[in-house]
Amino acid sequence: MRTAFLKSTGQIPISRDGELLTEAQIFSTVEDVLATTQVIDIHTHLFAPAFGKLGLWGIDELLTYHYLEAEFLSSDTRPEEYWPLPKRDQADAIWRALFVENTPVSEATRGIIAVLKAFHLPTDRPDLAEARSFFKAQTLETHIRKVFQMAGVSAVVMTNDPLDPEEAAVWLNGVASDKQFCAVLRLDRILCNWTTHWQVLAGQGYRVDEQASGKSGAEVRRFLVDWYERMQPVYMAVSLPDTFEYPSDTIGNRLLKEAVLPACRDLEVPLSLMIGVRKQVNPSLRLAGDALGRADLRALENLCREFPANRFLVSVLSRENQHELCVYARKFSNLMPFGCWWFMNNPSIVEEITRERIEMLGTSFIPQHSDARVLEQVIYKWNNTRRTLARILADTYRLLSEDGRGVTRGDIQRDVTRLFRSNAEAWTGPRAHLSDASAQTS
Ligand code: RAT
Ligand code: ZN
Repeated sequence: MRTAFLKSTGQIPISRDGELLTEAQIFSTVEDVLATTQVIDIHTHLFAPAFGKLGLWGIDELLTYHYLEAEFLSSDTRPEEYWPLPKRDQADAIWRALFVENTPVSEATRGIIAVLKAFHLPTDRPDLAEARSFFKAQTLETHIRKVFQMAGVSAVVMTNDPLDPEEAAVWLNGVASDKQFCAVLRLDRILCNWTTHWQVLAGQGYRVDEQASGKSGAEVRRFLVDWYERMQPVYMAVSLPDTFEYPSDTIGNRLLKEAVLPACRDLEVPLSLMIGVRKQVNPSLRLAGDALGRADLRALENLCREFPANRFLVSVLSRENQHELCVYARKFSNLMPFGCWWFMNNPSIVEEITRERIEMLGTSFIPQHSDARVLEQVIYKWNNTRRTLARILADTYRLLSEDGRGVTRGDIQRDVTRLFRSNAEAWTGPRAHLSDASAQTS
């Protein structure tokens, strides 16, 4: 066993907690720290139990995840035959096609296997009987606690759309805040589809019009402040197309400038921009029908420069945009890159992006979010993230040791805490309850 460089040459290291790790100890220590540090999942589509049926869980929901539907519908079954089926039959069809008649080697199918295994359920049966009876026997609150514990997650951030009638009804009835599920005010319908949705605001008494003219900007800002008070979101968020430009004379940009950015600034919450989606390139696939495109990140540059008092949490969907995002994060302190989103969330690409981010940004980024839509997905998604990060961090610390600075467990813990928790805590709103949940698993 080779000791770390500083120790082996007898030089006196800077005083830090703990012993310097040997090369052989680095990987196991990194793995252990990753396994015992609970993560804050900065972007999901999960819902607290108070939202009832909006919160998805269980085997049928897992199998009908749109990533799997996209895989399934690219084979023999035609979408018009699939969509009318009851959910249970859809799940059966996907199980048969992707897990019985084929080996589940894709990232999304492997995730199902990992979840089944985590609950000690069989992974190779011709039907789903055993899995169904297991999930049927669970009570939601206890199941959520268990799933979060298995995933090493202390809190998740939801995606909350005030213009979704089903969801708005829950908020308007009053919903107690839930430490494990933080809210996010999602703005897609306002910023990307105003002409279809402005009447919802008008119907609630806000003086807005179809062209977002006159007082509309101020009124949307009033709407956002009202919903901020109701939801206590940790940030506001929008997903933007690859064609997004700023500045440019669009309704969305006017509302961004007159309503969203001033509201975020006054309320001291960041705005999350998820850039690069090409909606509905194949509408017959419904939610599975979106694709991606390379964006011109000069729009982001312009926003960061023009609005220095605003903070931007940013994820980009195109692989080709990842490098630019890192460069901009080095130019603008009001920009925090987060996650390897959607089509980027495959181990090979996650590895590439994360290595690049560490090399350019140190620990000043949020490496991953799960984007889970179905509760149990957090188990496999965070397991995969920890597995990939273990390799990357261990390599980084080995290089650092070789270059002359040994590392201790305390150093690794500090870095992982930043990546998994404190960057998210520091970047969310002043009333964020993200930090309430404890950082380490028992
Ligand atoms: O990854 C996904 O599930 C996508 O459908 C989107 O929801 C994306 O994550 C988004 O938040 O827009
Ligand atoms: Zn999402």
